[in-house]
Amino acid sequence: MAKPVRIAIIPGDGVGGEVMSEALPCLDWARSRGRSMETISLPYGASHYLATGETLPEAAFAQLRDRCDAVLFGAVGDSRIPDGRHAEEILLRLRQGLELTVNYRPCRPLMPGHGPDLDIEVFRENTEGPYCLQGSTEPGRAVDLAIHTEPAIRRLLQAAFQRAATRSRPLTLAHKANVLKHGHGLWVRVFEDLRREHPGVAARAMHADALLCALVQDPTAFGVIAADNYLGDLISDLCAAYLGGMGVAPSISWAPHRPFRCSALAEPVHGSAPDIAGKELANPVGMILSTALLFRHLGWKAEADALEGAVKDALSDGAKTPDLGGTLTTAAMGRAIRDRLPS
Ligand code: GGG
Repeated sequence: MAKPVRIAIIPGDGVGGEVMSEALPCLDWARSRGRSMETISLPYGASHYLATGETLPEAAFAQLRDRCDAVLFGAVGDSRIPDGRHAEEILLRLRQGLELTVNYRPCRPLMPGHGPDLDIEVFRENTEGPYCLQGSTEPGRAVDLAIHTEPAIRRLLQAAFQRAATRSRPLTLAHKANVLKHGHGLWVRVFEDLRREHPGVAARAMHADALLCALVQDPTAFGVIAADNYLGDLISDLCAAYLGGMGVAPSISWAPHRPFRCSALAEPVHGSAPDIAGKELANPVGMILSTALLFRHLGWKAEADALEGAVKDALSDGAKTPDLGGTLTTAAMGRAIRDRLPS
């Protein structure tokens, strides 16, 4: 019998727990169809940090890295910890410590007639750039360092080129090498290298400001977009706005070079949304679609297709949370989706 896939579950803060509660029954449903899986629930987040002083302890991280195959993550961020220390030490630690270079954020309409007919896949580098948390603050002067390394850039761009080639989609690199001459200069050089190796891909590098302008004017002109950590974060949030906002946007990150057993982390694009936390107002679609991305990553294609289909069917039938103009609670939306899953 195949070894069960082991998935670490970290709901995190704010709406993270509420949307995770709607994803967990989707794991049970995959199990009921014969998918062999173990889950391990981990308590890390703001409340655990305030109660114990622990963010993500080294031993727990090492266990997760070496004994789990993937992480299903909710969201982090809590106003009781204004410097966001726990969020950095949990989420950025997972992304960087597991070397999850590729963050994949697909943006496609979830129901007919819902926004422009776009088909964009953002490949965001997930471990470097200005999100390396190095810098300094003195009176009247602050420095944020941005680190870009060729191995990470190459891994991210290789994944983007492969995807563009497989789907015959155009590929655009977003950069600002005209001002960020060192870091983004390296991005453009690696991109040009890979462009020569992939003559069949319609690939171009664009200044990010011009790209954003073109993306607003005609999002259907884009296919795969590759970017560093910072630009990828901004561009994918703009794309999410075309589909109904952050509540419906999924993501998965992976380590193409598989340095550890745990090589993927699926999480909604949204954060902990403290303004609506505890009110059952959060949209679980981003979380559930991230679960579908995890199924696809594990090779469970039938389950991934069925879960994505159930989300589309529920939305097309009018099941919506308040962010999309509906009245359903988080739990009712989760149920509406699960009711449309095949047995
Ligand atoms: N699932 C993505 C996530 O949790 N991001 C962290 C974040 O943006 N935190 C800030 C916040 O939620 O306000």
